Amino acid sequence: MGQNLVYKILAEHLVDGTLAPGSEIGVRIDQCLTQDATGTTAYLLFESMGLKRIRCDLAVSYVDHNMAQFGPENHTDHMYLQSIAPKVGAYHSRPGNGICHQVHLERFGRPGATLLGSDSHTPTGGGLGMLSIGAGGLDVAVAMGGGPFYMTAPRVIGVELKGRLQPWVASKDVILRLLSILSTKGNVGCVVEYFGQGVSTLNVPARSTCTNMGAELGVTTSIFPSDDVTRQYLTAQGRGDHWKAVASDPDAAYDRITKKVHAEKDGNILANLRRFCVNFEESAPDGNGFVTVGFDRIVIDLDELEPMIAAPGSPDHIKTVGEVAGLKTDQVMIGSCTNSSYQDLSACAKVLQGRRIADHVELGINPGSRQVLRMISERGDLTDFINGGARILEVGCGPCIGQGQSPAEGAVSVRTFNRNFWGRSGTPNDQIYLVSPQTAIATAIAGQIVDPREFASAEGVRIDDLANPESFPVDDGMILPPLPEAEADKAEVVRGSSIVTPPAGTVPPEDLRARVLIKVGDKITTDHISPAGSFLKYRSNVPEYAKATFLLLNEPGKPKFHERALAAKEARLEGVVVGGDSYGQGSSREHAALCPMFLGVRVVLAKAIERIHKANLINFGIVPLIFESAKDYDRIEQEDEVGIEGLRESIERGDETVIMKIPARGVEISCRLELTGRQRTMLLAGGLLNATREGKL
Ligand code: MIC
Ligand code: SF4
Repeated sequence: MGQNLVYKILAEHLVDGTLAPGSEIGVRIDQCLTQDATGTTAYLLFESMGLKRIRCDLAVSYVDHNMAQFGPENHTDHMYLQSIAPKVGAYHSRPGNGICHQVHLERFGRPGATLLGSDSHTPTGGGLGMLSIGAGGLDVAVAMGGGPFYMTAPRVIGVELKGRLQPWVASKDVILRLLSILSTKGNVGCVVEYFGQGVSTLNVPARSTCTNMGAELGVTTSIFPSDDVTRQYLTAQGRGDHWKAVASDPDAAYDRITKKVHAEKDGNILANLRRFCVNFEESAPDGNGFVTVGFDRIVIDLDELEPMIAAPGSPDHIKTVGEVAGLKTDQVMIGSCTNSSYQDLSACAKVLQGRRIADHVELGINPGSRQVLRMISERGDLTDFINGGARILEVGCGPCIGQGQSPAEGAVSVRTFNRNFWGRSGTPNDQIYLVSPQTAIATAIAGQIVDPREFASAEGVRIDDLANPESFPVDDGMILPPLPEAEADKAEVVRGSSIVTPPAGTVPPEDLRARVLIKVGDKITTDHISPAGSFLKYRSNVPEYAKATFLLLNEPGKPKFHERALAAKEARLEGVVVGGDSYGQGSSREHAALCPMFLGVRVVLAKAIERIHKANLINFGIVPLIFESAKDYDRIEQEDEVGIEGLRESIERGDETVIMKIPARGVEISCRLELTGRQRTMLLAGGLLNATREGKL
């Protein structure tokens, strides 16, 4: 049986462990990327580890998130990054040059290589055939220093694409369809590999839209093969010499995937699993209503795909656009690392040509890179946007991360982005729908959600001219190269007063004595734990940023999370966070571990914890625990005082369970300690930073 592409790349990069699904492996990282919202911490940690020069092939520091610059903090961070990155041997992409993932695709990504980025959408690079993984800043700092990245050898989900997309249906609809099958839950430890005849019909930006938003599935990454389409893209970027063909063997095997879904609550998901999976099997529901499903691969027929939409609250609230058509829309935002390529924007401009957006709609255009902005400017698309009534926003993440354009309360906002977690836009209870660029622009003109196919036939619109550019304008003038070592020694690091060295973790207590500081439900994202938007400017100042922890979940008139945490500290109690399913999904921000750690949280006990967040918790000395029985979730409450006898010894001894006691009510809860040996070493040292400094790993 042949090898799939994921395992081929992993085999070439394996430095530790055995390559078998589920086992821990150490992988050599060729390229690293950071962005400013996570990068300042990553570089501060790189410095804290005493590292002087990067040792991977290439590292790039991007500035794209914190661009609003209200107050001096953001500019202070930018100046720090611009001084430290070239000094340690990294490239530095200056503000205005573009969103890290878009620019990395254009200028640096290489088929067959490994990329580790301190941003959860790093898998965008999978569109080039690169194994691209998102991680916390500390893991990226270690990889920049030449250390391997430790991960679980994945199960590979094969997704076969057949046919060709029909006009007005886009690759965004492919990933939205996949979210309707796999959902955001239960895919931890998997990688998606696309294959099949339909792959060659998608250009590189279209493939990258799928791998980018694959992050929302909760998989480690997603990847396409590198073929002639990839060669054409890299050649057009003046990087034909970076191309190489990478693909799975013709008789490659994908893993048989099994997962649990709730027969009633996840009824739509179950129906789609039945419809799109090959060799599908399902068990009878267990006592809690869950069925176990199994399948060999997923098949998506591009010919039959319709425009799809994610309804508010979660990227897996999927419907067809037809199902919500007619909903009055107040705002449309086009951009983000999912859909801000030249091909995406020019398709929208061509639809807008000679038309104007509806009077009650505001339309924002957020180009993904300076290259894209230059192309839409040189080729006339920008004029179409301006004439059509669009607001041209700065190149960068912008509204995707709540940096402006927050919609009015109750307003319907239709966006081409990848996330619509409640409140992420900066508006509590926002109504954010996620769609393709084609659906977005048709909606902006129609003033209501509309299936772009119907819009096109009613308006007589055609998009004929969407061939891939033969060449992209290349100008790397806004990317500062690494300083040669001789000059680097003398280069000064600019460190403004708002930059505070991140705190390190502490060793776990012999016996835990703690208070439950908060109990939250399912699908709590890192945006709920450490909000972005206007708080992004505190990323390099943990004591200040920590005050916003769980901000969206604070109840009016009651003490805030950080106040409750301080009260527990005063009572000499550590903190416990109790979570439901998929706790910590979403972004890679390690602040969602760093800030709780700073506030005294020692344990997160949940029904399931997402991959990057779990790694971040351990990196900062917080013990992740999983309810042995999900029913026990109902037996523990906020404010409960809890204890675990011999916690440290259990971690040391390799115990797989510990008992959490709630003495006041005589309750005992069995909790799983799902840790590898390396993770135990880290926890015992008080986190990765201490373990590295003390040479324990
Ligand atoms: C996001 O999309 O949530 C972010 C902002 O890009 C994050 C990184 C961060 O929080 O800085 C991500 O996806 O990792
Ligand atoms: Fe930026 Fe949004 Fe992409 Fe995150 S998802 S990197 S905030 S554009």
